[in-house]
Amino acid sequence: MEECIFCKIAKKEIKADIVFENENFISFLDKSPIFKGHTLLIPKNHIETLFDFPEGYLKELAVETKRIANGVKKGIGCDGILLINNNIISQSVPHFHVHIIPREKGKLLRGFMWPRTKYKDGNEEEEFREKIAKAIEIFK
Ligand code: DGP
Repeated sequence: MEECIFCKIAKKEIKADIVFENENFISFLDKSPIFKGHTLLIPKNHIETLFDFPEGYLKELAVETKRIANGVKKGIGCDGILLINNNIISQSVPHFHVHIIPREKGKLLRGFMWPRTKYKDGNEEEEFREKIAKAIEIFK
């Protein structure tokens, strides 16, 4: 069976703009962001949904979600953060992931998880990756 795309990112078999990783979790920019800096946090193990998450692992999930949210907020200087986690319905990648999405006052979401934006060609995506990764390191 074809291996899950997020497992391949966790194993560095395919490239992603990684902002943080530790033993159990890895976090990287969403390739199709709602707003620039939209970041995903995943467990390195293949856990499909919240319902499959081992209980003993949930505190770490909350702690790492807060760490990445803090990094996105401080790194790009947005006003707030939207957290979304789709389980089964609207879940296009069957490997558990938390969406950590920067929000700015007055910049409205037009629909649920759309429209998506694009980074400019060149260095823009790397600039966002670097700002968030640095802030995670500074504010850990
Ligand atoms: P969801 O629809 O909640 O399952 O969100 C899956 C997200 O994953 C979606 O916003 C796009 C993102 N995504 C899918 N494939 C890749 C990939 O190969 N690399 C990265 N960086 N993001 C991906």
